[in-house]
Amino acid sequence: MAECGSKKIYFAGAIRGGRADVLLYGQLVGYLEGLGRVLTSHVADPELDATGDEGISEEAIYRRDMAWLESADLVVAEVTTPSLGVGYEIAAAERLGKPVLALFREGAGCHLSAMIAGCGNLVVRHYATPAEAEAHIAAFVRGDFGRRGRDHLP
Ligand code: 6IA
Repeated sequence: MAECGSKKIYFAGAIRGGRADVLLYGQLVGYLEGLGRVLTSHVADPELDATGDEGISEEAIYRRDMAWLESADLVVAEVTTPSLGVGYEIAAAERLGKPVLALFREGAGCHLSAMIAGCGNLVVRHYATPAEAEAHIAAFVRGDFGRRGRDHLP
């Protein structure tokens, strides 16, 4: 894996799943940019909405995102707003053997899918505040985690 600072980070967050958390994504991407190179900062762009047109086809978006995912050292997914695309990216990253951190915010009235919560190859962390999310990210980027990193199960 690349040295800290040169790590390529794939950030995943809901787009068509819903943009309610886009400002939070921006905060997390800003934090990640201090730790490595974020390949997918557009996910946090408030101008990118669920219907907007990026000017490239969906096939091109898919191919580009999968290429970025293959090249990434780490994947950080904000999973509070349920998203088919984020779930797909997490599963693809798992198959590629990438370290994946899934961040779930408590108190938003959402329920994390058992397919994420129950997957032992992911590091799933619950948080209440952006500062807590950043602390989880810092530990994850340091490599300070077990593959069975779940903190929310008894
Ligand atoms: O199913 P979702 O749209 O919520 O999936 C979101 C995830 O899929 C994100 O983590 C992105 O990495 C990826 N993704 C989905 N749509 C795009 C996109 N343009 N550009 C880049 N990554 C994407 C969508 C434009 C569209 C709304 C016209």
